[in-house]
Amino acid sequence: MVKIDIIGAPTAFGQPKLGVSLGPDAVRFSGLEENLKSLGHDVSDLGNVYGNYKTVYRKDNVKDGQGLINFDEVRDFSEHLSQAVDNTLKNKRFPFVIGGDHSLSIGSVSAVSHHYSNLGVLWIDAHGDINSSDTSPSGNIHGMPLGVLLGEGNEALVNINHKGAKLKHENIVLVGVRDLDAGEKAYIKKHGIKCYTMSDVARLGLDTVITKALKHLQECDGIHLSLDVDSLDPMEMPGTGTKVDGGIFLSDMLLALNILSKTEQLVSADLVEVNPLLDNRNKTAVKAVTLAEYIFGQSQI
Ligand code: B3U
Ligand code: MN
Ligand code: MN
Repeated sequence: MVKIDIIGAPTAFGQPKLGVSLGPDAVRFSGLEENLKSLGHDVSDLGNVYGNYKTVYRKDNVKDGQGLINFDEVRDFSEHLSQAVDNTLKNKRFPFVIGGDHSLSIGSVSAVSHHYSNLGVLWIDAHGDINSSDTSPSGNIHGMPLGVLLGEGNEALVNINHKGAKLKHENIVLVGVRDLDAGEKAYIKKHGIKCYTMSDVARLGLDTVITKALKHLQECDGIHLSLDVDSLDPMEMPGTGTKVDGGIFLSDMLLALNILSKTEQLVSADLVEVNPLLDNRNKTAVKAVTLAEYIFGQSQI
């Protein structure tokens, strides 16, 4: 039995498409709390986190001097989310953060890293999200959370929750990647970051990839899962902002999550980038609930 706090993180400030701020409610309406309860967990939905701004999205998406879009809003939201995640961990509960765009992981992982000094991160995503204010081609902060957590780029973002880098390069594993920018490729190579691309997944199978990833993180005192729904194939998950063909199929993902759910090291998770306005009859949110069930131990028999 896991003591789970569901934390809605409806931020859309990290990218330009409207609708991702509705993700947490679409996932709730698809039965998240009830289904996790029926697996025997102690589940509490803490509702949504909001920052100091009146909205969780901007239609104009303004760049600051460093080229960062909606920087003040992302920084403010990240601080608020990190406080919520910190409280959950202080109460010895599992923070399960539902997004919202992937910039939310700046807040969530910053808080988790305060409790686990050798934190590992399993980042399942079509993208690397390892840009910084120096390398990003778009200025969208949802393409930068891993860069920020590694201490790169804008200092105010790096210092969210507590000062300095939150993760070690050797404690990160990327899985499902198939759309990297040139700067991201160079950074991954330079720092020897473990990265299983979609070609690796095709060659080895996702179950083997996850087993290898867990082996790589075996010395970590905790593992955070950051699961971007765009890691799945767009035929499975149409309701997300930056679709990339050639992704993971749901059946393979469920098997991988089943393996992951058996590790005692898993201490926190994010499920991000569900955008109901781009979806087909809420299919993506419904499948996101299935993903959540498997993270917390659901199996097919
Ligand atoms: N790497 C690109 C595109 C991107 C990153 N994350 C998503 N899209 N979802 C960027 O803007 O940094
Ligand atoms: Mn992402
Ligand atoms: Mn992505």
